[in-house]
Amino acid sequence: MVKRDLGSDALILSTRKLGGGTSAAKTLFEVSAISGDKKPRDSARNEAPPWESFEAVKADLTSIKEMLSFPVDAGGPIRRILESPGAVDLYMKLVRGGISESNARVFLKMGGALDDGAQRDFDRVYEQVLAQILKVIHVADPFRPNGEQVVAAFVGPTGVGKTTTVAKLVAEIILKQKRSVGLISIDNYRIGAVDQLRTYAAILGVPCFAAFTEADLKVAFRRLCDRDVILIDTAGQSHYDLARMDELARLIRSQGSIKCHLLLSATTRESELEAATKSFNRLPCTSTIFTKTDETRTRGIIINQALRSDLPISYVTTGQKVPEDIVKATKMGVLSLVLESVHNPPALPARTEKVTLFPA
Ligand SMILES: Nc1nc2c(ncn2[C@@H]2O[C@H](COP(=O)(O)OP(=O)(O)OP(=O)(O)O)[C@@H](O)[C@H]2O)c(=O)[nH]1
Ligand SMILES: [Mg+2]
Repeated sequence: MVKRDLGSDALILSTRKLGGGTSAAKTLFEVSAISGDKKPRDSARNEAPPWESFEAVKADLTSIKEMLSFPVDAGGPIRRILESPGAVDLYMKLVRGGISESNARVFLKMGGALDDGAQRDFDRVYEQVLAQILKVIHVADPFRPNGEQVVAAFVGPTGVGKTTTVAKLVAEIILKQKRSVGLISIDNYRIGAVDQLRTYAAILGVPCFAAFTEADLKVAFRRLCDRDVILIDTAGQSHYDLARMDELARLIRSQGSIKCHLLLSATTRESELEAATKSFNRLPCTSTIFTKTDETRTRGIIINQALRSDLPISYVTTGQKVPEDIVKATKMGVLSLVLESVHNPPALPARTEKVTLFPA
């Protein structure tokens, strides 16, 4: 019936049994649906005012909310957002770009998007909202020369790009900063892990040692004492394997000078990022590096993470190519990376569920 009335692309937003008779045929159902293409279907609607697009945006928002099991706070900010086409549009963009709904609401509120009259100058409001987002982005440069040897260990979940990032950084530190680098691998979990780092070390012409115990690590440090920077590649860790995490923490803490950098893939689900952040807190982490930002259009999670964790962002990696696909984090750089997804968010998944109006 929905398809007959609204066309074959119609989207069913909700179905609700209203009760009724005892037989299925007499039971009443309420079905909320919108036309899939949202094109006007009759001449009267063809003449609809520009407001029509606001209705379409509202419908999209409803669909996103439903997709995310969004709890509607009827009297709160959501109601204020829904009253303003500009606010709906911006809210929807932020959420689809990966910024969580609650964070998006706060940014809109702080940026004045919910104030009376905000709609009159929404370009200014948009800038104010961006300024609020910019405020929560903190960056750090762990390799700024300060006259002391820098020792950095790269930690994080499996496969996020630790070894590749170490190789990219070696090239950056040697070529751009003209400083000497030494490498240590403490990855004794994966066959070939040390060889992967050794291959990069050979190509880049830097010494590389494997160290699996505190004693090995001491020896490696002695041999690399003349290097400006020591980069340590570690084995990927499941953030749920706390025993292994503590083992790594002991090894790292055995050398007081090691500072950890937590690598997180921008493609990771929000809940897992949250869990990883908590677990990797056991290590002396001083910055976050976001990897695989090229593989996602929901980079707003970087902002959610910035609000969740005190760690500044030091680098962002943007692809598989060594050494070029890495950029030093700057506040504006991170913001524009996030805005790329805010303005080109992923397409909404096609809805495939079938609704049986009269179940047997
Ligand atoms: N698209 C994309 N791929 C990346 C990026 N960084 C690393 N990769 C790829 O991710 C894969 C895993 O990279 P590794 O450097 O081996 O990851 P790892 O964290 O060292 O993995 P483990 O040591 O097994 O935990 C490789 O195919 C890399 O090329 C990035 O920024 N973008
Ligand atoms: Mg590795």
